Amino acid sequence: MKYNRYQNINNQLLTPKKIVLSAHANPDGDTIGSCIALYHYLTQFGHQVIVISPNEAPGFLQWLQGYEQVLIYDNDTKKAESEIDSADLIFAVDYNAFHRTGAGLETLLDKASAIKILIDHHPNPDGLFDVIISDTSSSSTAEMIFRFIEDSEQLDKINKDVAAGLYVGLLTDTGSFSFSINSDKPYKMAAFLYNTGIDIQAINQRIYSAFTESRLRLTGYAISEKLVVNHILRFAYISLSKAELDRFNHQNGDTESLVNYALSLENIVAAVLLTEKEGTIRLSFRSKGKFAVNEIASEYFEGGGHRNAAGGNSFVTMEETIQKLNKILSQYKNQLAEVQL
Ligand SMILES: [Mn+2]
Repeated sequence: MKYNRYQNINNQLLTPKKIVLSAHANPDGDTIGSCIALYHYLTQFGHQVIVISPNEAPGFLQWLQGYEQVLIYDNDTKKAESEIDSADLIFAVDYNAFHRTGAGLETLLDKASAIKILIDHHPNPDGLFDVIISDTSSSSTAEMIFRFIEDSEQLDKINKDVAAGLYVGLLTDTGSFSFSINSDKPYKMAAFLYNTGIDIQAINQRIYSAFTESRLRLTGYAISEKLVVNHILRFAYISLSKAELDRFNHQNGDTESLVNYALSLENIVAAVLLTEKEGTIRLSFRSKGKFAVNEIASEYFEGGGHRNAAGGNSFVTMEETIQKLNKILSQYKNQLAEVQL
């Protein structure tokens, strides 16, 4: 097993292969954009490629060229099973372990006989993969795929369809180039993608100016009525019950950027969004500076992620989860106070 060696991917691609590219559950711009970019790249070499996503991507991603061919596991489990069973190669794109794809898909991916390749920027990749390309310093998986193509000396294969997928991944995982940037690479990559002729302005509008009315009203309600701010602890959270989400006809992705509003408060270091889904409370953590929310997510909420953006789950009630969260954050009082903004 080798780390950070893109050549290990190319070694698997010397002859035409049957390839499954798999996205994580509740897909975001990076996992879908990266899968679609890889799809349009790999098909140029005669590989037979299919993208499998556990469930539908939010509407603001569905315009991507190639999304119509993505196999949604929830809609067609039989086809997903046969594609995975017959694959030569399976890529895990933008996630670090098969359980991130949800229970049904996880089982299929686990037992598949294909060579398994991970390309991801989340910490702690599962050791079961045959090839692991893991880079936690990378802004996005899209950036890693760009590096892979660049290292393979195939930049001329980045047509507009590849470029659009990579740009969407880069744009959404960096919050429009405002975080997770550790080098000049994301900007150089963006410049390269721009020069392929993709319509940057149109893509930005499709991603950020495509709220449904109910999503915008849910956003307003959450900020106006449900935001709780602890100025002393420098911590803020928003909680939304299933009934509240139902009231605003909640769709996948509708709460996507909500936690960032809580974090956008001056002097606030950590923010959490809590949403209730089928008896589980999903927690989405964000932080500023050196305060590491992935530690809290993994230690107390069976989750993980990046230092400044992480997720987890709680299996008690919303009320109990909020109590637990407040208690944990009080224990981090000093670390929260120390962060310089
Ligand atoms: Mn990502």
